[in-house]
Amino acid sequence: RHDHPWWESGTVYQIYPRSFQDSDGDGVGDLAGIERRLDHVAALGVDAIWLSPVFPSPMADFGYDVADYCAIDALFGDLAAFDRLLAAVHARGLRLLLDFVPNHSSDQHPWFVDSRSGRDSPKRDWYIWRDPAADGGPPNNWISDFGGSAWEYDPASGQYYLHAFLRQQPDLNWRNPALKAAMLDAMRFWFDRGVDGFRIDVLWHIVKADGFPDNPVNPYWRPGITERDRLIQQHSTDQPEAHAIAAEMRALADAYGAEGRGRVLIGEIFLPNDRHARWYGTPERPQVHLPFNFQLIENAWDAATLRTMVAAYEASLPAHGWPNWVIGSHDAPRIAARVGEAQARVAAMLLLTLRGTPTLYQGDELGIGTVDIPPDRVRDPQELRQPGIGIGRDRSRTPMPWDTSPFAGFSTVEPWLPLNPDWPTRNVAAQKADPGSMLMLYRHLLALRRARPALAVGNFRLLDAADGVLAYERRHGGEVLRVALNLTARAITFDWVGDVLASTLDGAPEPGMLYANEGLIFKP
Ligand code: TEU
Repeated sequence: RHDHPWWESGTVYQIYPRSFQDSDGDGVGDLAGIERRLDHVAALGVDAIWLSPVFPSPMADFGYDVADYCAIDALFGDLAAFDRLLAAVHARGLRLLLDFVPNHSSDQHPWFVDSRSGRDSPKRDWYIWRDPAADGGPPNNWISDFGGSAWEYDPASGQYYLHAFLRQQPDLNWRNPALKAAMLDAMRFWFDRGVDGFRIDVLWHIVKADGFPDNPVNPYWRPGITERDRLIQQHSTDQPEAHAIAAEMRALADAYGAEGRGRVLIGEIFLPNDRHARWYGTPERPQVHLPFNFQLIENAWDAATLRTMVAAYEASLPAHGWPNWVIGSHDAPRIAARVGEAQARVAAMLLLTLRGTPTLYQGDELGIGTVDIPPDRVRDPQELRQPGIGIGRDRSRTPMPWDTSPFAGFSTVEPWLPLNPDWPTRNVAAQKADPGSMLMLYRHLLALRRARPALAVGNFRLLDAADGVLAYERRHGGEVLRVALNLTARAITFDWVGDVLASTLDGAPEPGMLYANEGLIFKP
């Protein structure tokens, strides 16, 4: 009924492996645990799983510090467990995307151990080493995303190395051909095993401007904003050479079959629309399939702002560029914590009815809200370095509550992070049994997307609506569907009539108006 590839018509579900399901009683999730819970993912009705990193790692940044790109951390299992999981995912008709972390490795990666061993190391140039500035200080003013200088001094060699994130995450030098070849080989390793693609961590960071000039000062910065935002990351991100590498990654992925199975690349990119859109590349030389679009997370939650944002984003896309949307991740505040539980249902409807590939984050399908992490249980290195200034990422990384058994069925011991406090009532089993639950709303919306090409791949057109309402039309072939979302907690007059296919509320919809926090999908 349409000829869009799966990564355009389908939906992605992010699993944070530490927090999905523990199978071996250590309080941390693992691959066998994920395999055991695949029924939940399949029943939800998504098409692909994106798994945050499961590679060997000292876990300074919980897997985003990779010590071996071609293996599995013992905490999560081993390659055999991975192959079993992949087979089980495929057996359910789902796809599996891994998280590729190309900007930096762990400082415990043998490459970096070698590189750090001295200026003559054959791997010296696989990382970014520079002499001190004239005053002995760091080579330039660049700031780590997690605060402090992005340069770490190495007394043994008298040089600094660059780390855009933690000092345990030294930046790799993609200008070195041998490093680049080794990294592309790592991608091949997983493609050969059958993975369906990658989410590529901070892809826009992987090449730095030649000469390492100082970054300009951000005139809008003030205390209380994360320290990294004191500077504009002009010279440390979005370099033309990084786009060229993205095109090489894409060629590599396409060599595994652009049609049919279609291996997909999702690039984590934070940029304004015009520069963001360039990461699609050109039809002749494409880059990533989907440059991750974080604007539903970044913008204020009101109809006027979202309307302007959606229009600008749609208008910025190149003809061959497919949109995508996300409202939660392991880095962002929980959507229900941000907008409230009732409005989170509206957010779910928005995410699943805009034009473009949605990514859902584990736990959001249960409406998990605020989780306060006691000080002695904080684990997020960003929070530990700049307390209270970031989002406190632990709050979005708490374990999945499955049922009312001890530790919510996640583990047999106290989990690595606390559960959501309302887990005895807010868990998968409870919501499966409650037709009005968030989980059942997600299932219904995902089923509708499958049944209705207008929602999955149809054209998109904004409709006029009163203040507080976001309304749009989706059209495919002869099918026309409309979506009307009340982004406020008050009733609003809205001139609609038709057959309702989905509602965020329990009661009967009232033509001509929208109740507080009411979202509707209807056939006009
Ligand atoms: O995040 C990239 C990134 O830009 C983060 O600094 C993000 O802005 C921040 O976490 C929001 O509070 C990716 C991963 O998703 C993140 O988990 C890693 O810590 C980071 O890269 C380093 O690999």
